Amino acid sequence: MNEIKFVDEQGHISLIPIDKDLLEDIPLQKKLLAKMKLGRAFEKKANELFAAGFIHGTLHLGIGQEAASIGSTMALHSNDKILTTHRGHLEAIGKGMSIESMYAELLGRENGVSKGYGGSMHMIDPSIGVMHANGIVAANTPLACGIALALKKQKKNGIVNSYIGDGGMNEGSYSESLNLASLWGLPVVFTTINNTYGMSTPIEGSHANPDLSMRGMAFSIPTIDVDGNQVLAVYQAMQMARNLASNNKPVILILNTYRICGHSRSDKNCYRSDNEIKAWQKRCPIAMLEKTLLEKGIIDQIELQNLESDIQKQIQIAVEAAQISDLAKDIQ
Ligand SMILES: Cc1ncc(C[n+]2csc(CCOP(=O)(O)OP(=O)(O)O)c2C)c(N)n1
Ligand SMILES: [Mg+2]
Repeated sequence: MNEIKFVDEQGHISLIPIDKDLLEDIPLQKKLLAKMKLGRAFEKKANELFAAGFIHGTLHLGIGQEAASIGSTMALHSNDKILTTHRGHLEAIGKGMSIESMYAELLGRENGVSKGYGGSMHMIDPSIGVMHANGIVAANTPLACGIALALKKQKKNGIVNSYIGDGGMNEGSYSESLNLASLWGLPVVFTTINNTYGMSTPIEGSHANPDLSMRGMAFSIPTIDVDGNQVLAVYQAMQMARNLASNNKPVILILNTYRICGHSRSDKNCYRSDNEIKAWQKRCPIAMLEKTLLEKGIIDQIELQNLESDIQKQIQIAVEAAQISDLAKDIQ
């Protein structure tokens, strides 16, 4: 789907095309490509470190979801706030977190973003607006309302963007948060990264109505629904959502994508077929953007190779810096 679906509070649907200005914005598209590639490389290296036993706790990767996470965070303004989930590395990177301090966090180092005590699920840096990251599914949404209420009361600029997964939308606190946000007119975007599974449960097995774009109506909240593998569509969808939220109109943003990797460290993929995974691999958001840029002659293979080696260098420097940092005090 190359259009953005907008569902208003009464359920009226309109389809909005991607802006010509965005399609012609070459620097933006290159920036999005570079950030998505950085995110992919960050997570692949994290997975290697985890497999080699260097990372405590667990690790939830977003491989396949880069367009949703990076496109949505990069459309935000610097004074906007985000709250992420157990699968939050990519959003943190998109909002500008340093990968050095993220690796330090994964490796339990004193200079990690949560001083080495939080690990993968606690990539937090309020100085860049990453206010919170939470392993408790849906616990973000009431906190997002609290932060949004504070912004509104203090008449501060900026909005709050709260991430959740499709599975998390069925937690009671999500519905309670939608109700309060609508009632109080809070500057908040409720972004769902819909990867169609909550652990091994497909969306049809957990949602009475799997059309997630219909949920907001019950709370008089509009919904923007978009192909979460098309990074420009995601970017524009977040710009639209942000505009509404900054006028104190809460909004739901549904980014439809797929988790190509397993749920976390132990996932044998028994609940989905190889064909399903392969079909989504063909829709890899990074490969799709690369193909478009190559076809349009915006980039060439040499530029791509240079970008790749620059990213690998950044990863190597960041990991090495984290590895020689001091361990958090009582981690041995
Ligand atoms: C309140 C709560 N219930 C259950 C869990 C265990 N759990 C961790 S991730 C997860 C699935 C969440 O699915 P979704 O919201 O779709 O996010 P995704 O993992 O697909 O990114 C569950 C049930 C939890 N962490 N918190
Ligand atoms: Mg999910």
